[in-house]
Amino acid sequence: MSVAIGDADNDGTSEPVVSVNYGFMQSVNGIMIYNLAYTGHNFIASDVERGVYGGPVAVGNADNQIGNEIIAASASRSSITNYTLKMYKYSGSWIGTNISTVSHPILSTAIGDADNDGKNETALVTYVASPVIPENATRIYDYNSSSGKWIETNISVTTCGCSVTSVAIGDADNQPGNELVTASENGAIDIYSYSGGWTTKYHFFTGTYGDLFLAIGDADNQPGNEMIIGASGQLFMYKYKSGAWVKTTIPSTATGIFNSVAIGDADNDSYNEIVLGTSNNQLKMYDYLCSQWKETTISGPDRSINSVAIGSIDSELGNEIVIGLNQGAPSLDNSPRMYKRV
Ligand SMILES: [Ca+2]
Ligand SMILES: [Ca+2]
Ligand SMILES: [Ca+2]
Ligand SMILES: [Ca+2]
Repeated sequence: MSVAIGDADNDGTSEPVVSVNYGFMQSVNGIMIYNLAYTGHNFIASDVERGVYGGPVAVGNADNQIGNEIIAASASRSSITNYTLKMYKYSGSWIGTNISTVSHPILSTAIGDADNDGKNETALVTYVASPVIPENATRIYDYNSSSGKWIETNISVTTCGCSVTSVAIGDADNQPGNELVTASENGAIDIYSYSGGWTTKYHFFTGTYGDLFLAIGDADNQPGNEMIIGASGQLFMYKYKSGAWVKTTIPSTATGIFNSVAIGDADNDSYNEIVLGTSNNQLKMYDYLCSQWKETTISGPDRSINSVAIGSIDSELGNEIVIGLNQGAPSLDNSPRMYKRV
């Protein structure tokens, strides 16, 4: 289950948007993408699109027209060799339009002004079977409002036979402008910037293999942004200082695959934290205090955590943490879980 928070339906409050994948063996409902709205003390699930296998979701102004949209990757139940990236716009009902169809599962998506033209783009990264012929794994889409078409640009070709597992857009290096950052299974971090064309600004290896999960933001409440990377049993931070990337390991007692990382003010003390979800059912928070990282255990749900988001989703002040869980049997409560510091 993938989770994003934003005002997806443009009603003035933010909601969690969730994509659900019950798996191929389940006949019940296949996959759904939900929009949950907070009314009173209940979250009401409503369908954005039912009957598809849901992948990563994002919320933002994807097309640079009025209002926000949902971007979601999915596969159809009839043809699981076609993976689509769609935009869903709400106007009384959800209208989905196709952005792109690719031949491999989409592992991560992000919305942001990657090329610094004042308008947003949507990026995706895909699974690559190994071994493989070199293929485009990182792509970006720009909506052209006059033609009504999405312009696709291929940013990177993988030659390692490994997947690019995570993508983020933001000011990673605290130098002018945003960058597009990807993390790959072979431990590579690639940072791309646009100046008339896409070029690799930085390329380095974390020294860790496997799925990497990436977030950009002010994680330590010291000047500037950082990149936070979750891996197998490891959490680390990269900060660009004096022309070099400095790696810091954030001490963690968590185990398993660090499936998701988010940066934000999770506990509403006006400072940011890192929130981590793991494959071993752990939800932890990391706070940089007095030059040390402090770990707090928030919860231990009954299943693997697949996705974490921080934002304000109820009518009360302050942020909440929303997590998406690995799907259990349809008889289990598969709804996302919300945590609020009280
Ligand atoms: Ca742009
Ligand atoms: Ca920058
Ligand atoms: Ca910082
Ligand atoms: Ca905080």
